[in-house]
Amino acid sequence: MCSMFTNVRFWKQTRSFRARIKAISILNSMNAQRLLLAAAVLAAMSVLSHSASISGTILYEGVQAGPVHVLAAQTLPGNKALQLDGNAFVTVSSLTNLSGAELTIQYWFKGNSVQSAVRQQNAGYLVAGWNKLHILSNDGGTAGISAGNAITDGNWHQVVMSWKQGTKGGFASYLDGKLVDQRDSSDTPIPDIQAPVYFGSFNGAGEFAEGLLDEIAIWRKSLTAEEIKSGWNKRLTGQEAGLLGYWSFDDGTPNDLSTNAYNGELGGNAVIVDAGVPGLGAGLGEVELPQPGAFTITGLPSGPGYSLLAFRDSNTNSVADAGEPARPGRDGNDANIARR
Ligand SMILES: [Ca+2]
Ligand SMILES: [Ca+2]
Repeated sequence: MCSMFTNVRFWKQTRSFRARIKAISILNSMNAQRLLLAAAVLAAMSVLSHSASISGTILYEGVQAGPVHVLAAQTLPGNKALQLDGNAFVTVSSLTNLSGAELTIQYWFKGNSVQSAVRQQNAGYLVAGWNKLHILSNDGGTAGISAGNAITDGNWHQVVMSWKQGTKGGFASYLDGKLVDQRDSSDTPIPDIQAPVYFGSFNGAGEFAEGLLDEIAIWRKSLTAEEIKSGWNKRLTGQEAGLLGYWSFDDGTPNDLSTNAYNGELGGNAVIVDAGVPGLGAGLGEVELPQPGAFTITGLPSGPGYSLLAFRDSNTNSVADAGEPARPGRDGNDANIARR
């Protein structure tokens, strides 16, 4: 039985330099008696000329313990992403050699099957996002490291696999800027696999991903934890040092926006669609409360399009996991939130 917050409604009015969000809880009469997590958010967003804050209160009536995380994310218009229906992929025919002592692969994903998110395979292989793992044929094979349990919860997540040869903690995985798995890396470099890179498929033939992929970047270097923590929700320009390729799909194509021009080609039922990604290139803030109660998230860029997420971090790993009470729920359906 999933714990859940009660229904929350948001109203928003914007008046030049002043905006206001109010939210109130509405107890669902059917669930009121066994409600485990109740959110009563009375939030006021005061917008100054450059920054804003959102505050409110989280209430909880359940049995699970642990800190409460509250996240505010802004969704900006105009973003496009790659849509994969289970029989779709992108082929990057010109990018066949990722070999070397360092590699980072990152992307945003929303969906429930992350098979072959970014994959290259021939005699050797590397897959960033395979059965919720990152796997490298030169380092542990299919044992891999975790890509994060929440990766397939139906919400947007930023995913990073970072690898550096023969290094303590050199094989690392991040979800939404936070380290989720790490171990010492092998002393065998990434091989020259001599096969195209695919997004969403094993060589265009199987093990398809299902969901939305966006903001894919491949680096010929190992991004550090600090770089990932500070930059995970920023947009790239394509000009960054060490960048091998960058596919944002925002121009409606699978073209590489880096100087290398490793342009992709849509395959199967792949299409590029409009997709709002909370936090991508936009305002984002988080607070951790030792227990339910009042919160304030400060330092947010002013503007419209903010939504709130709260979860009780029962296992204290700072990420939302299955079974942890959350509001809104994790099926991607936020129909309980009405905005106007
Ligand atoms: Ca995009
Ligand atoms: Ca957790």
